[in-house]
Amino acid sequence: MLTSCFRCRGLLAFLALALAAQSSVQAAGWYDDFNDGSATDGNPVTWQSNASGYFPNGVLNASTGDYVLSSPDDGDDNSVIEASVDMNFTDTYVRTQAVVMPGEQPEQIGGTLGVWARYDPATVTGYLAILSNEVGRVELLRIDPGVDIVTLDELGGLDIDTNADAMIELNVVGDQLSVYLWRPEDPKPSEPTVTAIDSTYTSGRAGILHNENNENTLGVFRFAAAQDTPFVDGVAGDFDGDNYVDGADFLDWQRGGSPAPLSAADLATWKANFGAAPPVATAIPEPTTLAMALGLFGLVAGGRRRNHSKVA
Ligand SMILES: [Ca+2]
Ligand SMILES: [Ca+2]
Ligand SMILES: [Ca+2]
Ligand SMILES: [Ca+2]
Repeated sequence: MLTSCFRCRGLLAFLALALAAQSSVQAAGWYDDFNDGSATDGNPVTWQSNASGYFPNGVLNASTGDYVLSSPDDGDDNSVIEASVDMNFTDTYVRTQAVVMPGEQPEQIGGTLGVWARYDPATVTGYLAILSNEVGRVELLRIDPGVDIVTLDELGGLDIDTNADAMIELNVVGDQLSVYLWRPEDPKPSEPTVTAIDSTYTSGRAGILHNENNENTLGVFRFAAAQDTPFVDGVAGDFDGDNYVDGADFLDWQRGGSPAPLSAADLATWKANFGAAPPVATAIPEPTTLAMALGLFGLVAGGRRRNHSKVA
């Protein structure tokens, strides 16, 4: 299952690149579901934890197929662990699905999940959208030099928090900032939860963040994506809402997570759309990824030739 999934990804990445090469305007971006167990292998991107050197060194581990950000038992029960990808965006659409898992002790609960946009590790500046489990609070922050935190907008009392999987999306388009929050089983809301207008920072990285409330809580990121064009939703068979139809959606179907739980119709929809991705060119592969895409394309083509010769 995973092997064929990655072949499809490679083929799609190759086709996306070929299409993008013909276009004068190239969409740029990346998507990482961490399902290959590594976040530092350059496939599809290489994550850098604490590129600024400002935050404490956390433990970042993708071996479970999710990117788990945690702090060692360091005596600081409010540690911030973060990671970003070294690709700069001007207009930025960044999205993650994540949850905070408790530590081993009863009091080790709670914490904040966040996404960065226009983040500059050299100056530790940029925009940050964070969701916490404290009365379901979302904050849209600007981080200024000296890690001076400016609240651009905030809202509490939400019926969504970090105690269950949440979708968090921060869009920074020109000087318009908006944050969308929703549960993965629900559609993306039509209106943002908080918004602001700000033009202090014009470009930078996208990334993710976990701020523990108590020692040893875990920020578990299922996937993260960033691009310079809007996300396109509503891909048929994409039950987990990450815009790709892959093995993770089959697992969702098995768990009853599709619109008509465990139905043959939903399974057929998944099969028919397997390998589908958003219609924009979502990923410009880095050189290593491109090489892999070409290699995988060769594998797929080779497999097809073998199949053909069998038929003949
Ligand atoms: Ca990887
Ligand atoms: Ca800590
Ligand atoms: Ca994952
Ligand atoms: Ca999906």
